Amino acid sequence: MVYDRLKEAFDIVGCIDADRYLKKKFDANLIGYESIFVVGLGYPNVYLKQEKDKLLASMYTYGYDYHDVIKTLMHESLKDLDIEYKVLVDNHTISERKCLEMTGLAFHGKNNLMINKDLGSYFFIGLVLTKEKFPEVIEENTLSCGECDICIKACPVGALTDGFDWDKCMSGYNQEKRSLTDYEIEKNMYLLGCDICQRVCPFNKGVQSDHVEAFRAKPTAYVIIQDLFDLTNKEFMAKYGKHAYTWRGKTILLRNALTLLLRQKNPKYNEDIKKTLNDPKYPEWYKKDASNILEKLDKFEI
Ligand code: B12
Ligand code: SF4
Ligand code: SF4
Repeated sequence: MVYDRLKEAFDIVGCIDADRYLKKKFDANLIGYESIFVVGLGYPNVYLKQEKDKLLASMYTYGYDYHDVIKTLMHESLKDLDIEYKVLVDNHTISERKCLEMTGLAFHGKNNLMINKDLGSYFFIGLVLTKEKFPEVIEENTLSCGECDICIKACPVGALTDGFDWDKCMSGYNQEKRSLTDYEIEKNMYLLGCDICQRVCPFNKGVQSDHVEAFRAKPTAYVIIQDLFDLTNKEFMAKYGKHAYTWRGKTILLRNALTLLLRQKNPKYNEDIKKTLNDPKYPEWYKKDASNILEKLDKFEI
C-alpha cells in the first residue's frame, strides 16, 4: 500500500527492513521504525553555460529545491493512509546511498554517486521510515562501473583518485564558509556544487527525466552577479530562495562568483568588490578571499 502510493509519485521505490541497516550501523533516527522506504526522483539532464554577467550553480539547482519537492510529494502520497511515518531528505545521519544500495535499485559508482539503470545518477534520494513493518522491495543489482575510470580522470581536483575525498571535492569546498587556498580559487567552476564527474559518466549519456515541473530549469537558475552585490539577504531570498543553491546563504555565492570572475578575467565588478571589503556585514573569511581575488583581477583591463 505504501509502496504503491510512493510508486505513483517517484521513479525509484525500494524498501528494506530497518533492522538490516541497524545490524550494520547503529542510527538513533531509526529507533522505533521497522521499514525504510527509499525513493528516487529524476531531474532533467540539461546543461546550461555560465555567462558573463549571470552565473550558474550545479545542474541539480536549476529547478526548485528538491528537499521541499520530495517531502511534499511524500506527504501528498501518504496523507490519507492510517500509518505513522517520518520523511527524511538530506538533513539526518542515515546514509541514503547505503539504503538505496541495499535495495539493489542502484549501485555506488566510482564518482561516489548512486547510479540507476534508467536515470543514471541524475536523481535525488529520500527516505520514508514507517513504524509498521512492510515487505522488503529489493532486487539484485547487475550493473557496475567495471574497468571504467572516466570520472576519476575527469575530476579537476583529484578528489576521486583514492575513493572519495570530501576535503578536495569542489562541491565540498565551495560550500564551506572558510577562506579558500589559491589552488581552490583557481579550480572553482561553479557558483555552488560541481557536475563534472556526473557529466562525463557513460551511464548519464542520453538519460532524461523532466516530468517534475518544479525541477525544470527556471530563469532564476542564473544568478545575476549585480544582485549578489546590491540585494539585501531578504531581497535575494525573495528572488532566488526557491533554489537549493541558497542554502548556505548569499555571501558564499558572492565569494564563489568572484572566483568565476577571475576565471573570466573580468574586472567589471572590481569597484563593487572594493565596497564589500569596507562593509562590516561581510565576514573575515569572505574578505580574505575577496581581497586576494581583487588583487589578481586588478591586473586585467575592462
Ligand atoms: C554531506 C553530503 C555531501 C558532501 C560530502 C558527501 C560525502 N562524504 O560523500 C558534499 C558537499 C561534498 C556533497 C557533494 C555532492 N552531493 Co551530497 N550529500 C551529502 C549528504 C547530505 C550526506 C552524505 C554523508 O553524510 N556522507 C558521509 C557518510 C557517513 O555517509 P555515506 O558516504 O553516505 O556512506 C558511506 C560510508 O560511510 C558507509 N556507511 C555509512 N552509513 C552506513 C550504513 C550501513 C548500513 C553501511 C553498511 C555502511 C554505511 O557506506 C557508504 C559508502 O558505501 C547526502 C544525503 C544523505 N543524508 O545521505 C547527500 C547526497 C549523497 N549528495 C547528493 C548529491 C547529488 C551530491 C552532488 C552531486 C551535488 C553537486 N552536484 O554538487 C555532489 C557530488 C560529490 C560526489 N562526487 O560525491 C545526493 C546523491 C544522489 C545520488 N544519485 O547518488 C545525496 C544522496 C542527496 C540526496 N538526497 O539526493 N554531498
Ligand atoms: S563533484 Fe567535481 S570535484 Fe567533486 S568529485 Fe566530482 S568532479 Fe571531482
Ligand atoms: S564515469 Fe565510469 S567509473 Fe565513473 S561512475 Fe561513471 S561508469 Fe563509473
